[in-house]
Amino acid sequence: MYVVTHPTRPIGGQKPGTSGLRKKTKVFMTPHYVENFIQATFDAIGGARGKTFVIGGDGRYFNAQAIQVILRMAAANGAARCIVGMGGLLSTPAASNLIRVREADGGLILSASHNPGGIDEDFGIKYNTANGGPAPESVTEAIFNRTKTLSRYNIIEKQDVDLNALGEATLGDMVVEIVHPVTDYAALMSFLFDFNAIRALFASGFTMRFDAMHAVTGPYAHAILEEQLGAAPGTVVNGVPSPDFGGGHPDPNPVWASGLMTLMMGPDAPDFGAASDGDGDRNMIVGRGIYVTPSDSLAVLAANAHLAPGYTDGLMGIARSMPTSRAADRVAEKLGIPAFETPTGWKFFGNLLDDGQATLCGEESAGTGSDHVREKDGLWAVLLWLNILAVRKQSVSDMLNEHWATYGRNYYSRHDYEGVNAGAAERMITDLRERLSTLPGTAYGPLSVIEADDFAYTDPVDGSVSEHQGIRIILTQGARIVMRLSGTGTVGATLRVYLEQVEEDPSRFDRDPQDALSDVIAAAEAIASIRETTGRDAPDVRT
Ligand code: VG1
Ligand code: CO
Repeated sequence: MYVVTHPTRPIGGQKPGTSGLRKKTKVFMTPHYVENFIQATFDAIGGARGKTFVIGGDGRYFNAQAIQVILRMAAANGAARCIVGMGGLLSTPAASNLIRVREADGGLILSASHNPGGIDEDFGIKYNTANGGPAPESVTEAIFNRTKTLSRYNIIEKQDVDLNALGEATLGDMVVEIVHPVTDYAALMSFLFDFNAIRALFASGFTMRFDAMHAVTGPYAHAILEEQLGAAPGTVVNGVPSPDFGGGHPDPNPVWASGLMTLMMGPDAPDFGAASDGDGDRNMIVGRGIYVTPSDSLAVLAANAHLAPGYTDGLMGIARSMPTSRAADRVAEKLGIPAFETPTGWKFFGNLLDDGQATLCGEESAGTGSDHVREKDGLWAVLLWLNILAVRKQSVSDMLNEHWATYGRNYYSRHDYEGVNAGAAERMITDLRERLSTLPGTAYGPLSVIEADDFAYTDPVDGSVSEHQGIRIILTQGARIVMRLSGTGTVGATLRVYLEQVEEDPSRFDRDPQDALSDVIAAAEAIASIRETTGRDAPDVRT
């Protein structure tokens, strides 16, 4: 095997964010960009020699080209085997599962997740470790540090591998194994959930719409929902992965999945609606006439997970990211199990899951998952909902109302200001940080601040500390404001303002969240002068 050791120079800015390295696709297409990052990754993990990697992506523009480069570099760096999803496709949770069941040393996932795709949009690369989860900060830091000193990368000169030919082939001295992206994942789902009960639910006339948003879950949803569970043909829409996601924004929220929302709120709504994102790790849940916020979904799933075969023994604990509403904490309290509050990003759940301290995890950004893999998992959440609905034989709306009656309703909304001036946004956060100690006791309309801090997290398993994870302002009347800057964007800065207020009075459970949160929204504006900082009258996206 002839290995070319190619001289290179460090490329600035190859710093992984909340979930891997994300840039404009054209940046990834500049000479040596992918090569440098991959070599830095291999170097940072002690080399690739003798190792097995799982490789796949969400099918966006440049997916296959990047995979071919990675395969040539893995071979040149001495990897023993690469397991690749057919067509270069693997959803993020399916990749996590494959790493685990095949006991691979790690994986490379090509995706910019919910960001749009195409030559003028976004691309990304994420490294996952042997537990199947996103690399922890210690590893992403090591990768970034290596990108700063890199002077060569190894690659072999070979023809492209046929990514559509199932089975084994060789590339240099390395085995490339092409697997069907759905098989192992579907087997795991049938183990966790009562497929017979869900099949009976569909057979009884239960109707559903699943919007795959032209992204990677299409093949998974077709196979599992329609073929295995008997949902009517046509249940899955936008089910063929497209390099630019049909020109859309594969982010399952009421704004970007507006077609599904319109259907679910209209006269022809099916019983249940769901959507997933670019790489299949997010989920949106909608009942007939009722949207379920991701934070509520986590709480409802936690309260009912024991109804599914995979969770009959109950939960060890529930973990949520800090900005996620505290609805799940109330369930944990009632169940008498621990509740964990982690920084944003799935990598922070890894240790809790590995250590058996948490069983269910969730984020307000439409990520929910469990210890079955080490990533959030869109279709898993949809199947758990279906399993619970099949057992409880209730509508989503009745389930949600019953949940609120038991636990109270945590009204919740996130306001995003996208593509704002990065310097101004950072100054706003820094300034807020400096004023935190002056906030307690100050009043904003009917609300006053109880405490305010700059969220820092100490991992209970390995003791590692992550600081500056967001500004947290706790107010009276069960209100809370969180502010942080996104770590997944590719243009300017995105300011995220997370708003929450608890309502205990059942006669006030059917308010419009924006209305119910108006005092909290006004307090956030008064505290942080968001309009002035962003130069915007209103957020770009409200979820
Ligand atoms: C966002 C979400 C975060 C999520 C991350 C990756 O990060 O807020 O909850 O884990 O995206 O999701 P940020 O830093 O932009 O707020 V995915 O589905 O894009 O991999
Ligand atoms: Co995603």
